[in-house]
This record gives sequence, structure tokens and C-alpha cells, in this order.
Amino acid sequence: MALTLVIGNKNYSSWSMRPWIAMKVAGIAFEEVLISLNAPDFKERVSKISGTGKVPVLIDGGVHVWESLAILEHLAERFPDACLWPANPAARGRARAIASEMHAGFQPLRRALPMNMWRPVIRHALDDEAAASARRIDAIWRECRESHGAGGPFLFGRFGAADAMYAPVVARFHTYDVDVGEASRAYMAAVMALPAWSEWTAAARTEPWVLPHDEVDWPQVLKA
Ligand SMILES: N[C@@H](CCC(=O)N[C@@H](CS)C(=O)NCC(=O)O)C(=O)O
Repeated sequence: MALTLVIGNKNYSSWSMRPWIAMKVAGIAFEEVLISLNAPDFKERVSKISGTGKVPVLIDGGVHVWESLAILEHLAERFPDACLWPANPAARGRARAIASEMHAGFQPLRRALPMNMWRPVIRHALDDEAAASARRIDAIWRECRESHGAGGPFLFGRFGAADAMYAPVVARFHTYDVDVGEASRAYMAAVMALPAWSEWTAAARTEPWVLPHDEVDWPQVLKA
């Protein structure tokens, strides 16, 4: 049975991007349903399919999975050949740990730098807490690349669930011109070179919906 992934705005919905890009890169076929976060009936529609009333939600026959990390786990089980988690136990443990760190943390960074795919690249100052999140992520990426990245340009070589969890951070670091080390720069370039990245970004830039609280230059809406 075909899978359906319900997502929010491609410009702003960082949680939606995670399973979407994982499925695209892994070649997992799905139908996409986009509900704008500011649609008047967003809550009503999404609450019918998601326990939290939030997106993303994966519908797999009679199974509904919300929470981006749970969706990635479901996909990893359902499509083992996609190798969404590394085969090596040490790498897999690290991948799960850093994916969980992303899912549960880095709120200061997420608050300060909302994902905004249409904003031009312009540096944006970070407060101390957000800067600490950025340093931790830079270290995570460097360590994964050094310890587990020999098989390809992504955190654990080939693109997987951990990369999907950090894809919106790649977008944020790029858009707001955050300082990162050389290994992280190269990693970001590899993620942004994915055809799935271009597909998501191109669609995001054509969206008509503006969310003022996610526009750091408000009342200006800067578009590349
Ligand atoms: N922890 C959740 C977060 C989901 C989330 O916050 N989604 C946002 C869009 S990016 C949402 O649906 N917001 C609408 C709302 O809160 O009403 C996940 O991993 O999926």
C-alpha cells in the first residue's frame, strides 16, 4: 500500500523536511499532502491523523506515525534495504544518539534561526545559548565525519536518518551564515548538492504563505 506523508510549508516546516528528504534520497515512493501551517483548518485536519495535531505524519495503511524521529524509525524497519541507520553497531549507536539529541534539543538555535528556505544568505547574530548549540552541532558533524564518514560525504558515509534529522540545520547554518569548521562546511555542501534538496528548496520558494514569527527580518520578508 502506498505511503502518504503529510507535511507543512516547505519554506518553514523543518520537522516536515526530515522524513521527506530521507524518503526522497532513499527512493521510497510516497504521496505528499501539504497543509499550510497557517491554514485556518490546519489543526482540525491534522488532529484527525496525528496524535499531537502536528506535522509531519506518515500514513502507512492503517498505521499513522507522527514525530519525525518515530517516522524515520518506522521507515528504517519497513525498508531495511534503504539502510537509514548504519550497519556497524558503533556507528548506529552514535547515529541514534545524535538524532535523538537533535530531536530533543538545540531549542535556542531553533528559536533564533527559524528554517527559512527563501531568505537570502545574510549573517544573523546569535545569542550565547544559540552559539553554544551551533558549536555542539559543529563538533557532532566533525566527529561523525572523522570517525564514521569514510564511505561517503555524509555523517556516516551514505545519507541516512541522522543526516535527515540535521538537514534543516544545514539550511539554517547556510541561510544565517553561521561559522562552522571545514569538515562541517564540506558536509553542508554535500547535503545541499542532493537533488532532493533542490526539489524541496525550489518548491519552498514558490509558496505564497508568510509566517511573520519565522521571518527574522520582519516586517521585511527577504527573498533570494
Ligand atoms: N517533535 C515533532 C515536532 C512537530 C512540529 O512541531 N511540527 C510543527 C511544524 S514544523 C507543527 O505542526 N506546528 C503546528 C502547530 O504546532 O500547531 C516532530 O518531530 O515531528
